[in-house]
Amino acid sequence: MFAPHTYIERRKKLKEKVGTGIILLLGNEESSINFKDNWYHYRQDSSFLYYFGITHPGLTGIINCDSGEEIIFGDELTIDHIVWSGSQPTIAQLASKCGVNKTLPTSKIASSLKGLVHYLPPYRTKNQWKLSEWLGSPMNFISKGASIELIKAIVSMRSYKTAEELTEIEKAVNITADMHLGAMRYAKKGMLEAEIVGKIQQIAISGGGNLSFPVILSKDGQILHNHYHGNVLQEGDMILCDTGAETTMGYAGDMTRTFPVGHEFTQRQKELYQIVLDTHEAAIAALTPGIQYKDVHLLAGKTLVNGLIEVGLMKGNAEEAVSAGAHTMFFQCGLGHMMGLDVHDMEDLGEQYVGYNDSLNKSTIFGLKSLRLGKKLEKDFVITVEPGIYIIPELIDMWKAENKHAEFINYDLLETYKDFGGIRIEEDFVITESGSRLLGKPVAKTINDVEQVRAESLGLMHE
Ligand SMILES: [Mn+2]
Repeated sequence: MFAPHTYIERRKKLKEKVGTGIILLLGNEESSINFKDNWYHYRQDSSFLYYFGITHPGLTGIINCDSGEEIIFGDELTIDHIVWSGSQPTIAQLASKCGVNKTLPTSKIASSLKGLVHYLPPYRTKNQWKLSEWLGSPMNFISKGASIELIKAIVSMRSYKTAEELTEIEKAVNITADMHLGAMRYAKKGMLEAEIVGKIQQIAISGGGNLSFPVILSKDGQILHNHYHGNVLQEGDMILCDTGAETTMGYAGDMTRTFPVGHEFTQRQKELYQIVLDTHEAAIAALTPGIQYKDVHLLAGKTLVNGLIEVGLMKGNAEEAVSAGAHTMFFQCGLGHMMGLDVHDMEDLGEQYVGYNDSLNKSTIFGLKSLRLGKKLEKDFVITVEPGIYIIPELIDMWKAENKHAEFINYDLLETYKDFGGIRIEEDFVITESGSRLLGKPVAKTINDVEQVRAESLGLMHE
């Protein structure tokens, strides 16, 4: 946890921004898996963490913009809890750590919510149910009643990372880097993908925190969020690994590397890997305050198409291909997203409010609709840059049958790539006054460096 004044200052600023009414921030509770006392990995709500910093389950905070009063609601543990879980600080002791000096039992919440109440859209049914009870509104009205003023105020604060936050994020990214190097050194042919996932999780937990999201690791890297880990790795396969750590305070890292199961990429893999790497570097070079991230995404698309034209998978003019959307045969998702207390920062508040604004709406067309961040970059934003090439056989079949973008896509050659898989390279950056800075220590990324790590781990000399 940061020092109390960080949280006091954040709440003061939030009160000023929202202006009037009561701000209600719900913490999370334990959540059962298959019977009541067998719980999922517990995670506190990120906005609650941002304004109160307390990771304990079962707490609720209110901030009264008019009277200035701040209260944390929660129930003290009984001896029955203590027998099983050990003693815990009192609610008042927890509250004092973030500079709140009034606490009340949970039963007092409903009567404390008089007049205008600002709350965030709940992403857990339990919190939706609580809001419904406390506010006397039907369940199906709760999401619609979320406060746009509160969402906008929180986005306008959490988007700009302070020095102490950057230190935490960098800690998370450094553990993330270790997870990637660990995976890259550990993988061998004949292994189950799950064995590498286990190695990654071990490094994340040894770092003191946990994963910032379930590990994406597969030889079928074309499946964007692949959580199936049952394949046996063969020579000639590539492994796409997208994983990140979060610190005990909840700050996230998020990186992707793609590497060969053998000690070298095949010729085809090398060619497409280099295109993704060139695209990654072109996007990074464009990062600067004031540029629309949507334009960086489109620039990445153009770089990607130019590379694909060179290997013969695409044809025509790159600019026209991207305007037409032909590049989404290979790059179906967005270039990146905000990162902070959530790996997709503040996504629960709504992508339109986080990645876009009143003058830029999120697109609904294939490809761009998956771009989570489109608006102008600003100093102190933390973002990911993660271009990729994904060869999706079902998409090839569908578009080919429609003759879609046939002026830009060489379907005859593409047919021979159907078992190729996918490549993604992802790193995390903070936007600075004049450009950007890579967060965390560098991890092998060029073809040579990746092959070097693989060759060393397989006990081979590398020329
Ligand atoms: Mn990411």
